[in-house]
Amino acid sequence: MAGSCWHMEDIEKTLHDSLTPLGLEVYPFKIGWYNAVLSPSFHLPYPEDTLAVVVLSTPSMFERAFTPFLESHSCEGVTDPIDQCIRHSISTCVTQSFPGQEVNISYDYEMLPNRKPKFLAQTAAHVAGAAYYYQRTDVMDDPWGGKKMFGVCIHPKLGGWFAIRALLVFPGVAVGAELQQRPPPDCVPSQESRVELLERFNFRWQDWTYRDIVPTAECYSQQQKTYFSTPPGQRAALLRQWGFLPGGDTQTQKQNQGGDIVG
Ligand code: B12
Repeated sequence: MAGSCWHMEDIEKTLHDSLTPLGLEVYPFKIGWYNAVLSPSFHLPYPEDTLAVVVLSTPSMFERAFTPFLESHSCEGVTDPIDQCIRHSISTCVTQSFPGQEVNISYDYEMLPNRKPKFLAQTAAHVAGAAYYYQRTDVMDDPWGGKKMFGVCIHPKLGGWFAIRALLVFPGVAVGAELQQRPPPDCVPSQESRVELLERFNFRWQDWTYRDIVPTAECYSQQQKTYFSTPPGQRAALLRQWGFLPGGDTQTQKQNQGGDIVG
C-alpha cells in the first residue's frame, strides 16, 4: 500500500496485531494534544494533526518478547539488552508492516544533543489516554516544600507495572475527527492516595510498592523483578548465569550470587 493511503484505524490495528503478542500496547494520539501541554522547548516539530503512537510494555513483555529475543539473537555488549529487544521488536514491525511509509521512531532512553529526552514519555501516555500522569500539581496544598518531586503514570489495569518504551510519529498521516481525545482513567482520585503515590515513587521506588497503588491484573514475574533489581552493569552476567547468553562460567555465577539488589 502506498504511504499516503494509510488511515489511522489501519495503522492502529496493524501495530496492535503485531505488537500485542509481544506484550506491548499501542495508543494513538495527535501531536497537537502533546504539544498543547508542554513548554515550547519540548514541542515535537510536526503539524498538530499528525498521527503519533505511544508504545507501552506490559509485564508479559519479559516472557513473550525478551527471553525469546535472547534465545534467538546475539546481544551487542554496549546497549541494554531490554532496549535492544524493544528496538528490534518495534523496528521489525514497522519495516515489515509499513514499507515505503515514513515512520520516525524515538525510544524512551534517547536524548537530544541538548540532553533533553527525545520525547516526554509520561506526557505522551497521558494525552493518549493510556495512563494518567500524576504530578505534584495534581495535589492541593502538598507537604513537600522546596523538594523536587517527580511525577508518575498509573495505568488503569497495570498500575505501575509497565514502562513507556517508544514514540512512533507518522509524518505523512494527518488525522481528523476519527480520533477523539479521551482522558486517561483517573484511577488515583483522592488527595491522600496521590500523596502516597508520589511519596512511594520518589522515596521508595525500589520496593515496587508505587506500582501497586491500584489493584492490578498482572505484575512482573519474580525473574523479571530480579532482572530489573540488578544494577545494569551486572545484568549481562545474570543473563549468562540464567543461560540466556553464551559464555556462562562458574566464576561469573559465583560473583553474581551475592550481587547488589538496588533496582
Ligand atoms: C530523566 C529520567 C529520570 C531521571 C529524572 C526524573 C525526571 N522525571 O525528570 C532520574 C534518573 C532521577 C529517573 C529516575 C527514575 N525513573 Co525515570 N525517566 C527519565 C526520562 C528518561 C526523562 C524524564 C524527563 O527528563 N522529563 C523532563 C521533565 C521536565 O518532564 P516533566 O517533569 O514531566 O515536565 C513536563 C510536564 O510537567 C509537562 N506538563 C505541564 N503541564 C502538564 C499537564 C498535563 C496534563 C500533562 C500530561 C503534562 C504537563 O510539561 C513539562 C515540560 O514542559 C523518562 C523517559 C522519557 N523519555 O520521558 C524516564 C521515566 C520518567 N522514568 C521512569 C522510572 C520508572 C524511573 C525510576 C523508578 C527508575 C526505573 N527506571 O525503574 C526512577 C524513579 C524516580 C526517582 N524516585 O528517582 C519511568 C516512569 C514510568 C511511569 N509509570 O511514570 C519513565 C517514563 C521511563 C519509562 N521507560 O517508562 N528518571
